[in-house]
Amino acid sequence: MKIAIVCYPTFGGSGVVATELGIALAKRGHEIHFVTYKQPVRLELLSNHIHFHEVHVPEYALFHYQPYELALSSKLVDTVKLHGIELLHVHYAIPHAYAGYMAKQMLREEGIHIPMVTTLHGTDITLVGNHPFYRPAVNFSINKSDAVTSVSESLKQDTLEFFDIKRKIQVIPNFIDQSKVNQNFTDCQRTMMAQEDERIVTHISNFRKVKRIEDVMRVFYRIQNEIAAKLILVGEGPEKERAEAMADQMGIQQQVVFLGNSNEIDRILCFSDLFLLPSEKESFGLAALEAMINKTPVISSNAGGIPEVNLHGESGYLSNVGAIEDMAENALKILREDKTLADFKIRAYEVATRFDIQRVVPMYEAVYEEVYAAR
Ligand code: GMT
Repeated sequence: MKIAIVCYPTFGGSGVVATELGIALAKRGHEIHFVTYKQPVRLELLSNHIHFHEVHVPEYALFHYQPYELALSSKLVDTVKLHGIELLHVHYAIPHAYAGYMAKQMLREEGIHIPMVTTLHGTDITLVGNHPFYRPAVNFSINKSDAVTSVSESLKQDTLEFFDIKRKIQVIPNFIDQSKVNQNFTDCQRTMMAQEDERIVTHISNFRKVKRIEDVMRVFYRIQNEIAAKLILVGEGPEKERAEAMADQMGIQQQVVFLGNSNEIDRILCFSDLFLLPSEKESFGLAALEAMINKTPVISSNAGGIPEVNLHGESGYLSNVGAIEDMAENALKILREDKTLADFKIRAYEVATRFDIQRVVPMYEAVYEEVYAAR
């Protein structure tokens, strides 16, 4: 099929999932057109099966806010007409589902009937979408989608609770490309990061409040009180400075490495011994899955969809949000003995393989076929 994918092109999980999905679909013979304001970060290669169309929003002094939705829906209309697109797949409800619906209606006026699939990713429902400022528009555009998918059962339940949904919501979990992780490189450079006797603890996120970076720092502080350890923090965001200040106050600057945003997280996860994800909310926790496929067990909160990914006692441990002592104790349980750590590493990997892309992409294809046939 010829599919237009709308997503955020940044390091966030929803953009990563949309990009990896597009790449996988292209490999399976579909023609994929990414429509967004910047080339997605994980989209390195364009080909005759993968195209990128930039949404440009001209600045005009009269506008206090530049109308991105308008530019996006116009771009979608043009792209559909020019390339004979057969289906829109929008990732993240705000404002993509709304803009997608507008494009669909404009095309309908010209006799072009194009179905729209909306994938809900998390904060579009749990944090932002149900704010009274957005709620009616989000509710409307979800109900006007031809199919709605959610990345976890937990997010599906939240959506049904917060909104008045008339559509069936199908859970299609996020996924991982196992073959890519195994093939990419063989030189895992652990020695560049830590001494041989040190355990490496990692956290990757956008450093927003919802990630509870302070908990990351506190859990690590307790870990390094007991065993030799390094903390590697990957990502950029508003809470990063706070983490830097805490490392200073705790006197552990030498053990904390800030790496900023990275396109090569496999290179970091390959030598990690433990991944921390103490989030307040998380619809899925793609970063945890990426850690697990790299044989890194996970200490996480039990918020949202995380328990659907990180299995307690198997791929790591779960604790209540904010239960720092419990998280630290569980972390030490995994890290103290080489044998225990090795067992958890194998099990984390095994759990992650259940989310292999080869199992998940056909679920999206089935949705596409269904809505296309019903258009
Ligand atoms: O976690 C974020 O703040 C980024 C956000 C996004 O939209 O990119 O991530 C959400 O979507 C990811 C991919 O489906 C999920 O793995 C994350 O759990 C989810 N984040 C939250 O629900 C907070």
